[in-house]
Amino acid sequence: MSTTTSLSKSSPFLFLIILLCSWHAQSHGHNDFLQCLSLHLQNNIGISNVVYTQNNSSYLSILQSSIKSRRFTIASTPRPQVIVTPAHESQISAIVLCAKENGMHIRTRSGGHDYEGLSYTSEVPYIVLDMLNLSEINIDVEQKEAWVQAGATIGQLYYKISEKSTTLAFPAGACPTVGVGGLFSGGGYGPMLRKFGLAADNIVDARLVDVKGRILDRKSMGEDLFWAIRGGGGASFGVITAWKLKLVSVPETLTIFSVGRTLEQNATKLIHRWQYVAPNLPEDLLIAISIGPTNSSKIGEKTIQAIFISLFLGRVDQLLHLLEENFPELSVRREDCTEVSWIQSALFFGGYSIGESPQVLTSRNPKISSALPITRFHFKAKLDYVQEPIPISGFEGVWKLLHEREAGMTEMLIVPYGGRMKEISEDALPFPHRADNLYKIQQLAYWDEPGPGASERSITWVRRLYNYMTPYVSKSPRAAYINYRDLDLGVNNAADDTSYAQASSWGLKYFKNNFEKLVRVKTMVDPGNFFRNEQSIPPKNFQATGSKLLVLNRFIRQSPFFKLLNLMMNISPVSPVESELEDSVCPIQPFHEEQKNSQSSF
Ligand SMILES: Cc1cc2nc3c(=O)[nH]c(=O)nc-3n(C[C@H](O)[C@H](O)[C@H](O)COP(=O)(O)OP(=O)(O)OC[C@H]3O[C@@H](n4cnc5c(N)ncnc54)[C@H](O)[C@@H]3O)c2cc1C
Ligand SMILES: *[C@@H]1O[C@H](CO)[C@@H](O)[C@H](O)[C@H]1NC(C)=O
Ligand SMILES: *[C@@H]1O[C@H](CO)[C@@H](O)[C@H](O)[C@H]1NC(C)=O
Ligand SMILES: *[C@@H]1O[C@H](CO)[C@@H](O)[C@H](O)[C@H]1NC(C)=O
Ligand SMILES: *[C@@H]1O[C@H](CO)[C@@H](O)[C@H](O)[C@H]1NC(C)=O
Ligand SMILES: CC(=O)N[C@H]1CO[C@H](CO)[C@@H](O)[C@@H]1O
Repeated sequence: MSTTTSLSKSSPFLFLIILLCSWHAQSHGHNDFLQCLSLHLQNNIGISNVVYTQNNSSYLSILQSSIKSRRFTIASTPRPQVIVTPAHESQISAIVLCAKENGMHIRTRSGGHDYEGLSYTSEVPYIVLDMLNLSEINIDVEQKEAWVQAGATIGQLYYKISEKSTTLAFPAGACPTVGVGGLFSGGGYGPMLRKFGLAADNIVDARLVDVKGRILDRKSMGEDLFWAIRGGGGASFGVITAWKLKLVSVPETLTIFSVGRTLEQNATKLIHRWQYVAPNLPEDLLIAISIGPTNSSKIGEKTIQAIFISLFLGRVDQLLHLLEENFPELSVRREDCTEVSWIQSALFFGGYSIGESPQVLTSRNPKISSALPITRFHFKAKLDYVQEPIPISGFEGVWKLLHEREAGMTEMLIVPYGGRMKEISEDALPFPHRADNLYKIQQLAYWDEPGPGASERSITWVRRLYNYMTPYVSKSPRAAYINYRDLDLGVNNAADDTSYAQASSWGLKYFKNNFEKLVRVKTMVDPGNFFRNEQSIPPKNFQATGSKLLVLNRFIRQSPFFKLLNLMMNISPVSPVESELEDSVCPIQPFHEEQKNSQSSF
């Protein structure tokens, strides 16, 4: 409160300074950031190895190497002023504090798979904090636990586990290049979700650098923040540096199959029937479906094909028995099935042949390309949850729309829930999509040609499909999954004055009733909203006070001129009106102390 008062008294004076000094702050923000970094990293590893400005010859290759959505590889995609690739956790404290001090936004990037590119794009001056060099993985076979740093990919994690044990595993995503930093903080599901739940359900500890530059673990961050980062998206709360995982036990031998059925082969009836079967199968068995247009055997004609893709945590005999009992219509034969190790199943779901060396899973940019279309084409995705079976007529309308696309250029990915997902309560973690759902259905448009024409056509088309689905999917809210980020659902105001009500438009879809608690945690740990992006959780202070003075203060605080102001008045550039002014101002101290402890967990 006292700051508000002092600002209001001195405001005419402030505007004078703003007018005089605006050019200065604007052009030097990132240089000052670099100066601050070099000051605070000099006794460490030094900044020369970890900082890339646009002048560095490898700037572009570092930036682009982790852009995993081809939609954002085009020249008009915004670029950061600086990329920092810390080599040690302790350096992140300095990066956070120097960025805050100099009014630079941070976009934290682990694997770079964000569907809307938010980990490396921004409309305001920003730095990319790229975690790619923090990718250590330590497996403790005895304790069935692992520490994995945020920059590791799930493929690297899977491979490391498989090196140590053939019966330990971790239930995360399918595509091996996805980063654990983003995936786990948004939930993270994969082929074992019916047995073990989400990746986030199997996290037991974490390390995070907060807005004050402190390195926290589960104990020091507290249970509320630890709850928030397991499904609420990491980007709103700080920089996650590592996760501690509870590994799960799997049999030596698993079974996979993939069978395609076209409309002529009763696909519609099978999909319709699947809705009653798949969510209620024993939790060792997952049967997902990928549906899309395909070239028919009749030349020049197209049809729709449903590919039923399955993982069974057991042997083929038992699987065939279960299928005979539950889903005989699918007519899966023994020769459709393959017995594999868990790591081979990871190759299969990653779009590789199971004969491939598992080492291909460790590459961030694999030389052998995955067969998954999402890794090969530009894409735009929408997500829905289905709570009541869709009637045959509903699917027939979908086929009409799918027929408008070329073969291979769209996909509906259907993943059954039930099993473990049904047992976990909606508020156990921020991810709320549990018992109420039969399955989820991802709608994807792919395109290959660059340029705005193709992308506009495809995005418009997938939005039409999404509109068509309205009567068949979850309502109030029409639920969504933060890891399948969709900016169509709404975005924060650039002016950082998004109200709770406004953010609810996507917040309730992603988090349902957990949104409110996420806002509470955000308000507690980052009331100044330093960690923010187009869909981050807003803190509540704007709404709570709502005074004109606060609006004025916010305007000034965000302006590029505020840094000078800060120097003259000794106010932090990004801290909120009512809290922690003293914490935000350089010189930086806390991380030097924390540094000593920070290595112990690895
Ligand atoms: C090809 C492909 C396959 C996918 N497969 C699956 C799947 O099988 N299952 C599934 O659940 N999802 C899947 N996804 C979605 C995926 O979970 C999300 O895109 C996820 O956010 C990616 O994490 P990342 O680290 O690779 O992404 P990034 O783009 O690096 O980050 C995503 C978001 O998390 C934030 N973030 C990243 N690292 C940190 C950190 N260390 N601390 C704080 N915030 C951080 C970023 O700022 C950004 O907001 C897939 C996506 C793609 C493109
Ligand atoms: C980037 O360039 C600067 C000077 O322009 C240099 O000091 C730094 O070492 C370079 N960074 C890397 C990672 O090569
Ligand atoms: C980048 O190069 C330009 C000239 O090419 C120079 O003016 C600028 O100072 C350089 N920036 C850094 C951070 O080295
Ligand atoms: C489709 O279903 C009908 C009866 O429901 C059955 O007679 C026919 O053999 C099926 N076709 C295929 C290709 O399985
Ligand atoms: C399908 O057929 C069309 C021509 O009819 C061809 O251009 C296209 O490449 C084919 N697509 C696939 C995925 O085979
Ligand atoms: C300092 C450091 O370890 N840098 C490495 C970061 O990762 C890139 C890509 O793997 C390497 O090229 C750097 O050497």
